Amino acid sequence: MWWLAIPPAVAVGAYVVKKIFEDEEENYTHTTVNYTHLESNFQKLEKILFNNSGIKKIAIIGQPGAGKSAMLSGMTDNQCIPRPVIGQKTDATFWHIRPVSNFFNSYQNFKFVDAPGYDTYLHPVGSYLKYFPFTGFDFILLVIKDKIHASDEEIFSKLKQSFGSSISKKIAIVRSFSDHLSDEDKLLIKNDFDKKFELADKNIKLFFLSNRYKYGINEIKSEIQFRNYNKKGG
Ligand SMILES: Nc1nc2c(ncn2[C@@H]2O[C@H](COP(=O)(O)OP(=O)(O)OP(=O)(O)O)[C@@H](O)[C@H]2O)c(=O)[nH]1
Ligand SMILES: [Mg+2]
Repeated sequence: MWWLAIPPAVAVGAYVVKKIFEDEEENYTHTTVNYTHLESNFQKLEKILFNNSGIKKIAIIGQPGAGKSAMLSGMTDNQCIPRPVIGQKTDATFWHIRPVSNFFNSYQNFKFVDAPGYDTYLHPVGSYLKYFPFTGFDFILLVIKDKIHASDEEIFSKLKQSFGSSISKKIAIVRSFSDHLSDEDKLLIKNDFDKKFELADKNIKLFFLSNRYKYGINEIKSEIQFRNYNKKGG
């Protein structure tokens, strides 16, 4: 009965303090986030991007198999280091397995990030929306293979939200697998892309690309090489 000797005010105070600590502990437990390896890698990449000014940082994003790595290879005359791996299933890459030691493919004064395709079991689009460091890049190429999927639209919404009115200076859209498109096909695709990505309204560039026939690769290369990266918001 030791507590009978403690004045009531002190006992109540001690209880209140104990309760606050317990509540905080409980809150802490509830708010602790367990990041996947993919999400931790995105956060690691973010830190590296923000600590590296003076180099042009370009992200290539899109669904698996959209032709991102093939485009990177074409844009850099297959001279970037390391060389991108083409034709390998995204989930065979290891961003979701362990910490990535090098995120970049370097070429001249560029650092490219050839991101693993989104919207797979191991690379869920939700992780990209929450943690991919979109704003850490000078420019983003969003590569779409054929049809626009819901996840492409979700990513686009995120880009709009991230860049606001500067979006035209920050992103371009690439329609890959444009191997045998007629002018009429291109017009139909352009109209569809315009509806989904507000190309005209937001002044966003669309490139038609065939990695197989190297069609359109020079235009994308020029866009990357000659754009004014110092422009405000650009
Ligand atoms: N015909 C044709 N094939 C292409 C084109 N682009 C890519 N491919 C082929 O499509 C496959 C996938 O290309 P990748 O460049 O590896 O695709 P990716 O977007 O990097 O895929 P992930 O890394 O898995 O996300 C490869 O076999 C390429 O040769 C294209 O424009 N036309
Ligand atoms: Mg790839």
